[in-house]
Amino acid sequence: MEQTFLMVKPDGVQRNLTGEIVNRFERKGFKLVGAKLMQISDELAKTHYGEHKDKPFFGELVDFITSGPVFAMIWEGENVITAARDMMGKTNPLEAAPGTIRGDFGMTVGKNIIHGSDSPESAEKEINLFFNDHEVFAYTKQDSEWIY
Ligand code: RTP
Ligand code: MG
Repeated sequence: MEQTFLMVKPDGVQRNLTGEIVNRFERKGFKLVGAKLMQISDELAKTHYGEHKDKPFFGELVDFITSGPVFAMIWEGENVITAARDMMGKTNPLEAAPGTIRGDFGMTVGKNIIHGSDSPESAEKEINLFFNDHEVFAYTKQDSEWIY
């Protein structure tokens, strides 16, 4: 089953949006298979955002993503990579549609609340970069009266 790497950025954690974000993906029907609050090191930030290293905003991006704890997650489900990007909305919150996470909660491109892998290749790379094997959980959802 497809997996993606999502991360509540430091602004999202500071603004108490972690629960709201987890809730949206749970309600959609995706399965949480890994999650942790963590501090990103300078080295990890530069590797994770390596594709942007020559952009004018790279320094600011690294400073911001390392400015406080982030909530890193792995979500699983059919077409979860594309679906999560749709649920996040466009990179610039001012262009993101209402109903999306960035559209509902964001205001500036530099502080846009959430990160999500943009392709299967990025998802695999980012999951391995942020999580060890023992932090990823394979389990079956019980959908019987056992829960209730
Ligand atoms: P992300 O990687 O964080 O999920 O965001 P994304 O795919 O939607 O956008 P991407 O092009 O990968 O850009 C990475 C992050 O860089 C910041 N950015 N700032 N000042 C600017 O013009 C600018 N453009 C991009 C954003 O915070 C974006 O999320
Ligand atoms: Mg990106």
